[in-house]
Amino acid sequence: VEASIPEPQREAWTKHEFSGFKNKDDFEREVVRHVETTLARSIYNCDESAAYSASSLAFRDRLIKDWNKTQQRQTFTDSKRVYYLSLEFLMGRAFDNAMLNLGAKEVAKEGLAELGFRIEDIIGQEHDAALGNGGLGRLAACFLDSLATLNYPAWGYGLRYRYGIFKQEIIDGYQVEVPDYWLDFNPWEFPRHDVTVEIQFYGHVDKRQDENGKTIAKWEGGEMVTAVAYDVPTPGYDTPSTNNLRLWSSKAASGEFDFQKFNSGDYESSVADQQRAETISAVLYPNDNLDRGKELRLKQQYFWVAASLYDIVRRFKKSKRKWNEFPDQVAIQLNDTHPTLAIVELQRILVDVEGLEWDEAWQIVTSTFGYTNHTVLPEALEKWPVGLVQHLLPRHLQIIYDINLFFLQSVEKRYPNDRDLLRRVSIIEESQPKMVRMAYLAVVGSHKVNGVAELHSDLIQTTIFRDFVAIFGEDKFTNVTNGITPRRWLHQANPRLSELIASKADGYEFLKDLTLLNKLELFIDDKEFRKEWAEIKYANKVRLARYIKSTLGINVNPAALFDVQVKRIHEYKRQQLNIFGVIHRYLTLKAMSPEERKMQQPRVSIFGGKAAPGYWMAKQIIHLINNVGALVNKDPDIGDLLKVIFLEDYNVSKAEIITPASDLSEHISTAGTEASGTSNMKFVLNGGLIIGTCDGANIEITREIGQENIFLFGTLSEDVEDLRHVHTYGEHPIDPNLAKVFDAIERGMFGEPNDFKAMISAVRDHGDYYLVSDDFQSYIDTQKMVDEEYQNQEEWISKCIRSVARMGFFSSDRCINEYAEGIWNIEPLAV
Ligand code: Z16
Repeated sequence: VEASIPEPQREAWTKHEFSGFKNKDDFEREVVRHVETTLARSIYNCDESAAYSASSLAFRDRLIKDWNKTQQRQTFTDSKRVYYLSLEFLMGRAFDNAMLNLGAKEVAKEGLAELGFRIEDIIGQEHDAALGNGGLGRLAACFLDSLATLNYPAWGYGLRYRYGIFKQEIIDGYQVEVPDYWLDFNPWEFPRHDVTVEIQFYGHVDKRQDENGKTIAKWEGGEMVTAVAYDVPTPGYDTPSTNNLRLWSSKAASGEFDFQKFNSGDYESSVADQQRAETISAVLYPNDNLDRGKELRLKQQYFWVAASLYDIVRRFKKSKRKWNEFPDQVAIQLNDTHPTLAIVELQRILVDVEGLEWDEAWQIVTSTFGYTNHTVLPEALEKWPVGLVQHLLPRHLQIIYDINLFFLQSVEKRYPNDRDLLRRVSIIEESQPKMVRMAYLAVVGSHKVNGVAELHSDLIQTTIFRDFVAIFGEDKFTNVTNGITPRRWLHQANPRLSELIASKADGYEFLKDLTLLNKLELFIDDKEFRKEWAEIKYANKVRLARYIKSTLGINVNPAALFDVQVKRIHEYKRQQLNIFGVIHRYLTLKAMSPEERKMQQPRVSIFGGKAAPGYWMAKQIIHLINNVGALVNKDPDIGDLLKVIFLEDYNVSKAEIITPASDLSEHISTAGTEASGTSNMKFVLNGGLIIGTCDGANIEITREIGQENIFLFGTLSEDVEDLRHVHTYGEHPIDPNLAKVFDAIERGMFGEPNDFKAMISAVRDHGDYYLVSDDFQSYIDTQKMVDEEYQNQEEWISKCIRSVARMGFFSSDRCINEYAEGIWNIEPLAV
């Protein structure tokens, strides 16, 4: 049905077009209107929460206007779009970001002040949108910011989880998980109850011959669930371009079936159907870098992928183009293997529904998809039991088998009689039970495969995808080093530093072209500039110290060296190396005379991060950190020389407080295990130095800022394998300083020694897979160098400024431009 307004009536529409607020008065009027109408409140009951809601709605109204214009322009010009499929979008708060990206924060600040509120309090009302675990989800959020800022036609597709990543509480030193119900009031989404897709599960496949003898497969029966779209407008910085993040929510399909049940008195089972459907988008799986293979997770993946593809195909069909033009209009990026079923689903739509020949369809499919790999850790590589896929998605399993058959036939042709090669590259692992290897399926079904930092991209080409490089050629494999958005991670998180930089770099252009930071090099020796720089760092540390006092009741000295490690807790990230180092420091300080102690550099060791709920070792690490803090923080011999802090519930909005306050941050994963890391970039951009291993993006940070500006230590990735071999088959005495640390733990210095048995025996008895003992001495030596260098504040500050000046490369804008040109083949479209 034609839904657009006829020409003669359009004048009335344009005459009354809403254009949002333009100044402080307009803004105030909009806020009051929303308080009094949308929220049905008044001056007598407008608290900070209501003021937040109304202000956000005022901004949302403006965003949706820009959103509409952006979408209309994209449709009108029929531009190629990229669709970023990600099971995680770790967005954090939207209000501050919207104000800054729209250039209206000053207006809002003054307006809110006149209405009786402080803008910081209002910003603090917002609940984080925490639909992600860590790096992968936050990367997706940074990408959305850059895509809009650079005016690329792009949509994100994800799931609208009712519960995001759990909230972490620390009780008696242990992590306790609390559900994160965040949708109570969310002004940033538009429910689109008219945009729905019916999604099928289970059932069976019927194969028939048509009149020409061609086999037609029909997937029939099973269970239907409805996907409902919720749109989140994502604004670019200093541009009207506003892209869409479409999140799918599941609800029961409103078929006759349910009504019958309901009316026939089978009320309970009708309600059960509804709950089963709603369960699909109920909760984010809380694992970072781990595949747990749960059926509900596979259901989530298919539900989201099928709804998104239906939407994308529906949009393409409106253009009335021929199918072979699909890849000219559509690029789809797979954020890890989570959306790999999209490859199979598109093939199914083209062959089973649209009636294309297999080869023509496959050509379209492989030209459309790109796949980003984010890990080489074997426990993180997704595999699904063939039986489970068969049960849940019977037609998809057949298609996977056909994809694999044709692929293996082509390999066999080029490498005759190499049975072992066929076994190695088969999408089906011939194990008990048989498994579908999702990463292989993603490689075979995409035209480009990329890693997320140079070392990582080299590693995937020489390890997990080695055979595929031989088969498909090197050009299919590429690197796009990760980046971060300087809007959130500098301008928003550290407004004073951003302002100081702007005063030396001819304004705020650097926020759109981060390489302009290099203008700072001219001011490294400028006394006044350095003084202001140091003052800002100190103020950020005071702010964090206040936060620590208010949440934990602990006093930390802002003049001490703030040493920060905040990220998901994982053995490969080696928070255990850090806490063992802290214990070593404590033992060393205890052994000193009071005079000697006075010479030492005071430190605050700050930790934060969530452990996956079922990850016992990670929980043990959290427990040890807290117990060490409990002893050290009240030891009168130690005082300000060492404090150990575990910050509860690390998330995006807390990162915005923590990151600007660090002097030193730790990125100390075993070489070859951290694909990239992105918080390393955030810390350096905020004027902190790094202690780190030669891993992930640390290597490229070193290349950019210079090796004299980073504290590197530890085993190199090319030596890791040999060392592990020695651990397993040879002699490997434990590092003597680490042995003393273990001794202190086992004597009960930090509480019940049994509580930390697993951590110690992983190193001492089970092969020390993460090389904690091997790297211990070089870690503490390097920490000693840090102490010494920190004493020379002038030199330290120079290093910080010089590093910031050279961080331009790590903007997610650079990264998105590389994807756009090298993988998606899309162009900016200014509104
Ligand atoms: C994740 O956050 C990452 C990889 C992965 O396979 C799964 C999840 Cl949930 C991280 C990497 O560990 C990190 O090194 C990288 O910087 C980040 O993805 C973004 O690429």
